[in-house]
Amino acid sequence: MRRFWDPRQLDHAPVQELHNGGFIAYNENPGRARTIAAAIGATEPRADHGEAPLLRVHSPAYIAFLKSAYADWRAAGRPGDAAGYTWPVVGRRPLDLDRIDARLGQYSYDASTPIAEGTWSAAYWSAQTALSATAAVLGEGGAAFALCRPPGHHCGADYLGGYCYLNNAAIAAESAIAAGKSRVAILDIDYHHGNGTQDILYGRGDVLFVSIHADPRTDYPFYWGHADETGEGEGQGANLNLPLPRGTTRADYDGALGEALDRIAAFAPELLILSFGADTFSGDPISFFKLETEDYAPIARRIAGLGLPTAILMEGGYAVDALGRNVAAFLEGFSPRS
Ligand code: OKP
Ligand code: ZN
Repeated sequence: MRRFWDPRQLDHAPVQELHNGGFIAYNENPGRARTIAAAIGATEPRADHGEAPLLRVHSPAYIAFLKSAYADWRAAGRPGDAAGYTWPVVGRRPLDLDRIDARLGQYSYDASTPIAEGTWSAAYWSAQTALSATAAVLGEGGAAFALCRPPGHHCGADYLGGYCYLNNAAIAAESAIAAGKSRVAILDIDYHHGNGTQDILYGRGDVLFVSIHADPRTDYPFYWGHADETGEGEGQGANLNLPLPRGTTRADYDGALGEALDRIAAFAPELLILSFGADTFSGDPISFFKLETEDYAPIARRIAGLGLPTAILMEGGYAVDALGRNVAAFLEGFSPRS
């Protein structure tokens, strides 16, 4: 299996995040990518597909904001990383305000996703890594792994959140559609619902979004990921959420996975994009499923059994000590000895 990665993805290193009312060390840290890179063996550099594929998903104003936010924050005399504190929810109007704090609120939905000095560069190369894996499987079939970091599945067309800045899965899906594919499926098996991916593709019938995740009644991101969200317009029926309770073990997980795979098979996509989070692991510090290291290979084998060209994109996973072996186990299960 080809594996893509760019060391500039390490340059994104926010210091802290707001968590349950206090500040803690940032969970989505560079050590995550280092341990995965060390565990999966040789990687190859990504190609640079430029900004056009990003702009198929994200608004030009949002991209401009991401590029300049950290510099604007410093220019405003602020220390540390840029983070918003006011959101235009009530009485939201499309105002075009200059103040950095106003723009941080406008282009985000949570307070735990700061913009640090290397954020734009890391997010850009993370997306290029996803595009490279997608191009590889479109060209050659089989599976490829993109060591995306920062992750992508929580951010929308014009908002960041949940440690995510560019939606790698949606960018990959749109690149496949632009390359002439007529049906693409995204399977999201991160612990958290992929609200940004869902939001971006909600009205689309040519991209199926299926997600298995912690019930949003108990877990982030709360306001998306419920079972009654099934798509709208042409996308009606092309969104399947399979929320599971905290404490879910492999035995409980398997039923939902079967349902997800049946739906994907019925859709008959030409490409599968897998948003893979290893935060379903029992030892994850911010998540509450009970999957074990030895569960990842059989889960991967079942997904590989679809027989689809598959781009595997890294999303979450915060038990850094176990993360490398969990990801390696998954990839080995998906594509043995390659
Ligand atoms: C990103 B991915 C909890 C703060 C929640 C956001 C979690 C984002 C997870 N108090 N922070 O899906 O792994
Ligand atoms: Zn997650």
